[in-house]
Amino acid sequence: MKNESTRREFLCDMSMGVMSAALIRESLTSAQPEVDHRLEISSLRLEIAPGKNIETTAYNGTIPGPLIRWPENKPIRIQVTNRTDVPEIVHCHGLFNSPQMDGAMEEGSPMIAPGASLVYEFAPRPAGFRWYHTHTFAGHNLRRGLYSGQFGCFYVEAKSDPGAYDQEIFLTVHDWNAYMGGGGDASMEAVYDYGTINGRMLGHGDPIRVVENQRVLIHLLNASATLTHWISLSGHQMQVVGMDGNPVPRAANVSAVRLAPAERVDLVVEMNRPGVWVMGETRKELRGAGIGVVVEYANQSSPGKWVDPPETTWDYAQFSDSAAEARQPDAQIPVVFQSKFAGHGDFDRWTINGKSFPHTDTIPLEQGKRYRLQMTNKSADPHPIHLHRHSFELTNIGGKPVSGLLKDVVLIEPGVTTVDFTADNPGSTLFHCHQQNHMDFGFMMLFAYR
Ligand SMILES: [Cu+2]
Repeated sequence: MKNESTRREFLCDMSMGVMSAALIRESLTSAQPEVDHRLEISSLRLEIAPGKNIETTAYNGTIPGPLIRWPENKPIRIQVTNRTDVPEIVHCHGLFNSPQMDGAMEEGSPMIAPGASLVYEFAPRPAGFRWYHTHTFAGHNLRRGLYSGQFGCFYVEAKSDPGAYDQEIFLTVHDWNAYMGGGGDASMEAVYDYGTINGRMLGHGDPIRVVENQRVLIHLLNASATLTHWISLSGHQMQVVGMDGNPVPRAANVSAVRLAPAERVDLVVEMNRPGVWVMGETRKELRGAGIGVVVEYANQSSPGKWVDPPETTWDYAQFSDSAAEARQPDAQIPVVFQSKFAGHGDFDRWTINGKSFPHTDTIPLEQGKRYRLQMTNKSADPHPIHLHRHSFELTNIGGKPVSGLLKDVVLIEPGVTTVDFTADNPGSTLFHCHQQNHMDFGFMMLFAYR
């Protein structure tokens, strides 16, 4: 199966210091390095429903990739082998890693050449629900990057976990372009044929099996390349206890959650309505495309029932401290997001402060300072904005001051949103829209500090 004699080590630039040393040591001394996890990137024909197949790329042949569960601050070694014919890279989203280990080429992390292996080595922090995914350019290829099946959950365990639940479940939402009939080349926008939760269309995967009166903790990730999703569990309230892996200041009950690309929520659900229910997209056409999973109580058998949730609005402020005002920052960083029409039949170009990546200005930071990112969205669409290697605190949403909510992705509406972060993890730091078709077309920028 694995032919070690043909395995090539990918050696990165010597200037990368500690990590290079680790890689070189490994390449010299061991054919089969001591690692904690192995991820193999290879093509996969995924059967999302009987007879419905998606040609994609995945980790270890599964969608999502294997759950990585690891204690906070305990060193981990993850060996990634690229069995595809294009360079790849794995980003651990929401972790405070070094630029070399973060898995973003723009920050200086190495790409993994076809046929090569790379060991990612770091001590994961902070605790909570993180995830890993490819960070490649996809452009017009709707099989590459985040359009593919290259994503998985990464759960960093806190030293003490109150564990006030009976069952813990990880759910990943994804949209697929099936490349049917020779289509699939995205012209104006990314279009999808199917959606799945944990790689299966609604009704075609294993149900979530529960028992009456159980408290179930659901870790829900939107791993879509571009779409924001609304998810509801028929007949049940869901208590939002965490966002992007961090406990929220105010846990609140909702009938539906809104998740932008790359956002996560931790939900606690009291299973108090025996029956067989559908948890899925609130929009009928997206459930019809497959986004849903059946929740089945013990000793119940019937088709999963869908009940429309009451009209729900999503406001980050309902989970944050409304009373307290956030601490004042040391400096403000204004950033303006705008689109530029790129011509008929092509994706729009995106700009930050008038420039498209890689021509955007790199903004210097000073270590230890707290910055307020004042983001003005001059486009007509909301954008899921992501900061690498740091968390940020939401401080103002459309004129409303908030505090206490720590996230790593925020969906910003047209208008002004501010978030604060502390420059406490030196090095090159990528800041971008998480929509693959936006980041690929200019919507990225770097911060830099020592
Ligand atoms: Cu965007």
